[in-house]
Amino acid sequence: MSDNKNISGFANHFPFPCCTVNSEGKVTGVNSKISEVFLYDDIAETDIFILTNYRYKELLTLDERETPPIISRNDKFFRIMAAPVSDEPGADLAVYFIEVTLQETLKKRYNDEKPCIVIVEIDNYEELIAANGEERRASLSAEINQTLRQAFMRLNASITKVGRSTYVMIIDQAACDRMIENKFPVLDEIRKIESEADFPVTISIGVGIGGKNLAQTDEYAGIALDLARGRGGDQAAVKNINKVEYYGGRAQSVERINKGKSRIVAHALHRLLDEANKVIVMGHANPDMDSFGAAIGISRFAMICGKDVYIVLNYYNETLTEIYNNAKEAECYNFIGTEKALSMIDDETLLIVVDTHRPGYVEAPELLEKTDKLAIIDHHRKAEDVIQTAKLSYIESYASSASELVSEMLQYVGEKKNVITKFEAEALLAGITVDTNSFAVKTGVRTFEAAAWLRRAGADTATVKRFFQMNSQAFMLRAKCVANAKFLAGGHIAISILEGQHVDAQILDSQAADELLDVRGVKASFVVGTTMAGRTVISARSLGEINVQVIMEQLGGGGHLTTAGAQSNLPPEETVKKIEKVLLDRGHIKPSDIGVEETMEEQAAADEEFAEAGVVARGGSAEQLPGLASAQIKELKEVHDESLEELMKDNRDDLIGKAVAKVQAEKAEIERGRKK
Ligand SMILES: [Mn+2]
Repeated sequence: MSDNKNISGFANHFPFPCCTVNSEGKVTGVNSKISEVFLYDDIAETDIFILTNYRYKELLTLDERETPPIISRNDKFFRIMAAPVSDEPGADLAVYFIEVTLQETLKKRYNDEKPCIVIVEIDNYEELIAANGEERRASLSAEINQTLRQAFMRLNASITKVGRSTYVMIIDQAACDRMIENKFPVLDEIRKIESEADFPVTISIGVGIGGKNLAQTDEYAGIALDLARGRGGDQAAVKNINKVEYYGGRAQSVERINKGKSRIVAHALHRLLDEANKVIVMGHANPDMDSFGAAIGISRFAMICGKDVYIVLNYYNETLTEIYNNAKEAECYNFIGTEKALSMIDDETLLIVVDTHRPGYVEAPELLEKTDKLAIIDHHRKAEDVIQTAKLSYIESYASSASELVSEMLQYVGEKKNVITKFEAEALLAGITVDTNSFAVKTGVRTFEAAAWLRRAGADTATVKRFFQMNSQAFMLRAKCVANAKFLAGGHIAISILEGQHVDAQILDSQAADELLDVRGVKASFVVGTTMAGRTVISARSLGEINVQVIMEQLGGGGHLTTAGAQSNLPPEETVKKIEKVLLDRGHIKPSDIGVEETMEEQAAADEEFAEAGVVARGGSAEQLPGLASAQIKELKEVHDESLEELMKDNRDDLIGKAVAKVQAEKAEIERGRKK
């Protein structure tokens, strides 16, 4: 302290640390208590910004800040206050450090110890148990129970098992934050449990945090669980007052064994129809084959119940031309515009929404407010903005398509054998075909059963194929888009841009994305196009390993694990960059894939991660071998050792010399990987 210029006068004897700072931000004087804040002997002449992270100018306006300026030094917390020593412009500032350690510690402790409620539900418990033999059943539920308990005991949770497949846990905020930060490792632990079922063991987790009281926190947890389940399970949803966030979600939704629900829904819809004076059906705006087919199917359902039905359709794109003309020729469907629908709807009208459940997505959102007789039939994972007023809502994310659900329901209505016409069967089959990418994705046993029923009802697959024919110009554009695709992450991810603007950009995008999945090795594809209105539209497709829903959600869109989309105002090239950024953040691609240099830190972190997994270090000739078991590493090392000795024996020429050097380098690499 000897060299410190002490503040003159009474300030030197203030009972709290204090210093003066000139307009250049340099410390000009300190009082004797300053060593409580700063350990260094001499802070005179030091820049106040370096000491506190606040500049002279910022110190002048500290009062205007929303949160008080608090710094942590010396294991203590200080609130900074500042005031000029005189009224002259550019006068020195006196900076005071008021200790608030106790207050801050209590605040942190209060926050850390706030209770959070976590509800865990085993997905498809009935199906899971039924799929396992007598012997495995008991041990399986015990194993799940133990895994769950251990995972949550590590977080010091209070654990209560409710019913056969549900757990309610209470944990404190700090533990909850840790779990969120680690992205719910319990999801993976559970998925590792082996069972005899042909689907993985998974759980859904709903987390409620920060409610006004425990009741509200509990309510948040319930909502979060519903969302996690509704999105297909195998994931966690975290809800606080402001938002819901999702983690995980890798497994495909599991199909329910029985069609009981379709039967129940068919009966419920029948009852609603009986009460209605007429029926209006609508799908999503810019309808696709599934939306159209489901609307046609549900119209038949209403007709069987003896009702007048109208289908709202303002615009249809190129791809629906053929199927629409066929529908027109049949002369039994009433297509009307929004205006007409508005003029005829009243509170006795039943409004049926198919292939979407989000109010903003329907063909005519205005209609939603006109009646409270409302039914929804959809297969998309539940979004937060569900149409709230529905009397009947059949949202099943396991189903391939709305057309599949409608096909099932049609089997439970009416007496006659042939309840639907050939064209209706074809329209529904076309809907299933488009949403399953010709029975390649999201296709369950029930999808084939629905298709078989439709075939029996007269659906001609050649006619369905004809519905999908397109004009040559669009075909060429799509082919070009596919040809221009670039492949990232060793060919696992394909990205392409559809050239120019096109009326059916969205459709062409999705078709091109579907086609890119035909390329060997491709796990996910993204195609970006531009509509006539100049809007950028993205289609994302996946074979299931990569969750494109969460990727599209990051871009403000949504969809399914395997089929998702988004829109944006950015130009296509920028949009591609944004997609790449999300892929990078989620670890699907490496910086080098998109020509971004990895920082030293990131590389070190990545290396550490690999080493932790018991894997050879990166770089050099050693390949990245994620998931390599330590036994395998040992074996690899032994092979190397042997070949090294052998090579040493007859080290005759340069060629062998080089080979030896290579093997040695590899060996060293392995050693290094093991030591880490
Ligand atoms: Mn659909």
